[in-house]
Amino acid sequence: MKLTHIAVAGALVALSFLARAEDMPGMKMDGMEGMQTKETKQAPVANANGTIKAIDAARHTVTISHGAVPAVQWPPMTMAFSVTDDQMAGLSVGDRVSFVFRVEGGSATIVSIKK
Ligand SMILES: [Cu+2]
Repeated sequence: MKLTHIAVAGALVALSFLARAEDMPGMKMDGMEGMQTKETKQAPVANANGTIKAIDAARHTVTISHGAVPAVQWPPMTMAFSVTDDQMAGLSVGDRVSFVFRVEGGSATIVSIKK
């Protein structure tokens, strides 16, 4: 437990250093390539199948009762996904859909969806 705290504190120090370094114009970042955020992980995508339970055009969400999604360790559940107008077009409550989504910051966004 203590080791974990030390590791977290170390990471925070490193982060705050990077944040400050970015505030300094002209600061040479040579040798820090390994610490750059190039590898910022794009949230992984996962596929699922489900049934549309609700569509909220104003909020751009589709509520889907979906099966288990092993890729993100989800059990079957009913939840809302963010969608674009284009993705929403042609979808109706009750449709069986298969879709690809991405989980980011605690919300799930549809990447593609088809009946
Ligand atoms: Cu879910």
